[in-house]
Amino acid sequence: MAPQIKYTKLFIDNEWVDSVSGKTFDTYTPHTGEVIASVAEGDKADVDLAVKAARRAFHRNSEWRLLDASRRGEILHKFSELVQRDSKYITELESYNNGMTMNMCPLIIDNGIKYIKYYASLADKIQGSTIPADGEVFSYTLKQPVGVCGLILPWNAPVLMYINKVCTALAAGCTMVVKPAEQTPLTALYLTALLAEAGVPKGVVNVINGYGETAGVALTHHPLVAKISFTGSLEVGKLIQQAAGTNNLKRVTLELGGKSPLVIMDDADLAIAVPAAAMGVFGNQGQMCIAASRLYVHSKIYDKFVEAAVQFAKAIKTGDPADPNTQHGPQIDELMMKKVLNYIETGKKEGAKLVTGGKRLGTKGFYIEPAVFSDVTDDMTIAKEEIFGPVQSILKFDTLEEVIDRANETNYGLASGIFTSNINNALQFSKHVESGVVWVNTYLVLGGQCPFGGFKESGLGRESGINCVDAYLETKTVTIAQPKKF
Ligand code: TXE
Repeated sequence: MAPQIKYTKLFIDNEWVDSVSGKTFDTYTPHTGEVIASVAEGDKADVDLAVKAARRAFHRNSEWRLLDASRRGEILHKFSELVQRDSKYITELESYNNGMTMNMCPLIIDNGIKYIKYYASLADKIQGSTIPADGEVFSYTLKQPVGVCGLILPWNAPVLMYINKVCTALAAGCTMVVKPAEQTPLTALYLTALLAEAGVPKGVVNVINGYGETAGVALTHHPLVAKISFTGSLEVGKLIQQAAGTNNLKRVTLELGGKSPLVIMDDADLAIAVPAAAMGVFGNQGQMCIAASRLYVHSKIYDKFVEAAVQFAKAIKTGDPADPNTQHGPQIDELMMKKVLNYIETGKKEGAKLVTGGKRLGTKGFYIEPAVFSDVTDDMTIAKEEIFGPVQSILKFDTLEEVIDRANETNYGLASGIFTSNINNALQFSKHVESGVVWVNTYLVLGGQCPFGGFKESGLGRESGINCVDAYLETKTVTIAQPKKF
């Protein structure tokens, strides 16, 4: 049974409100492509109201600014309990609006709860330092929240992205306006209701549903917004960085795309490597910035590996994401489905060999069979551009030296991996590959404790990890005359 949809409005000053224009937009389930709700559509005027509410909540005498840091942590801990309480519903809603399979979604939500607890525990560990400055002075630093943050979310993992940005900003003491992706507003709205229930004061977290070109642009240009944190495409990431310098100088964190190389050495344990490589690119229907979308396999084991990869892909159970046995669901929408199918056509035209899958399944919903391409070369479009779909491209290499150079021949640098039983290969690769995350003999393992972000055009800054709050803080140096220094 479809989950009941409880919240569809904008959230400003802890109130659910219609948009100023009264406009709404539809949100769909990718399983059938049918409308599941109409959601209030925010625009420039709504963003302005939300930013001003967040600004009031950031005033030095506001309830939020006067809270003890440990109390911020308690509110976040309470939030983690509420997400746990409602995890079944949140999981179903996420799957319904996003198409994530019920096979995978509960694991993601459970992991999300761990992230919240981790960020909660950081709230009262934000510390400055005392400094042995020269002269008859005493200097110390204060770490202070940067101000109103604009948090712009993607659609591929809506709950996890919301948690990552909102909870880090809350731990730091910021206030914020969240703009969920237009495809997936529903879980962001529900989580926001839980934050209010957990005790977040009014104006601290505001949510404006809407489109990138309207609500998103208004947020990134608003002079009262001090920081933008964005996850999405490289193209929009670049626009955001430009916008950040337009009306003021916003701090910016960007988590963008990837074209992540995964290397399989000839000494790898294939019983582990084949499934890990497959799930590394087919997981979440390939809609992952860390997807292992360039799979480099050693020439000595290439044919054997391709055969095993094909068997694995063929056995993946595709269908309704609500069925817990389904391993592979639909793409997010028709646009993305067509984009991925186009890449598959381009792969064939450019000479790669489609060894299995790659066709649209059915006529309802946005399903694509997991596709495996062999004989892929570095110059092909499918080896260069982020596809964001279930397409495994298998390339051949002969030496580690060669494959490190080829792995780094990209403007992206988010994730990478190597399967090998030789520690020197692992160390050599990990040191020289240009990516923010490297996995050895595993793939897709993420946790709140580990910094996450990209080299090169995959982004700016890091999320998660012990220093994640720094991205939401300013450092202030205070120097006091101390005539008789001791
Ligand atoms: O992303 P967009 P789209 C990649 C992936 C995918 C491609 C396009 O390759 O195929 O991006 O996806 C908001 N100012 N990733 O079109 O447009 C938008 O409303 C401010 C990688 O969905 O970048 C949404 O909330 N905001 C990825 C968010 O930006 C703007 C996750 C992302 O949308 C805006 C998703 C603007 N001018 C896609 N334009 C990852 N890194 O995980 C759009 N938005």
